[in-house]
Amino acid sequence: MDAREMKIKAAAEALTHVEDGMRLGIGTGSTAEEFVRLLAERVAGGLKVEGVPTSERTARLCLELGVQLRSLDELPQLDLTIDGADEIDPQLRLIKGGGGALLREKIVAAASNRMIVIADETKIVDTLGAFPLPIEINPFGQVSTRIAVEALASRLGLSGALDLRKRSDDSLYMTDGGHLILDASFGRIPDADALAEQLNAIPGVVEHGLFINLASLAIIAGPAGARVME
Ligand code: ABF
Repeated sequence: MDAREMKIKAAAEALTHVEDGMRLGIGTGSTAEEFVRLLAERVAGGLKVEGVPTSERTARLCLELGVQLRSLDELPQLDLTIDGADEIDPQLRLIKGGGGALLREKIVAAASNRMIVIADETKIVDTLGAFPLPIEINPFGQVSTRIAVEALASRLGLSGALDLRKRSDDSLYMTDGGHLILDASFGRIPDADALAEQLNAIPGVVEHGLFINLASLAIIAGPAGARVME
């Protein structure tokens, strides 16, 4: 099974949790997009769901494929969110935001009764942090915010570069919400809970990619098929 087939396998398993009439949070990224494609086939076959997309990119794909969308304000409480991840640890804590959609992804996941993560087995780690942690920051006071993040990292014994995310043309990457992203290459985050809590206390930090106590289940696809972590 190649990488795309594994993503499709995980997405197909997740689809078995979707029921008629559900209000669905719909994730971002290549794995979530495989889910949207499979969901669209079921919708074409008569399944009725309403989706809240976690990014403009996902919204465009849903509209193109005929998946009915609502805003989160129209559907403020969701039954289920299905989304990808960049890293997953054994306690189902996640790093997300490599795709830049972490703020909407977290708001949508928090508004959902359940969140199912879909991924291939390369995303499983013992300790979070090999994937750079995305930290979404307000452009106002970005230098002060960076200094505050560096000071926090140092207090927690973390070190590594904080890179302001850029686009391929070297311009600054802006999120759907008009914010910047600092990618923090800590390497290893021994106390993800403490880091998550203390990042939230820095005023210029809009959100960060540590998703803790949000995922209910992960469907992990490998060459031999899909398995469930919960
Ligand atoms: C979103 O897409 C993000 O939170 C995560 O960064 C990324 C995973 O993408 P992919 O499925 O393409 O690996 O879920």
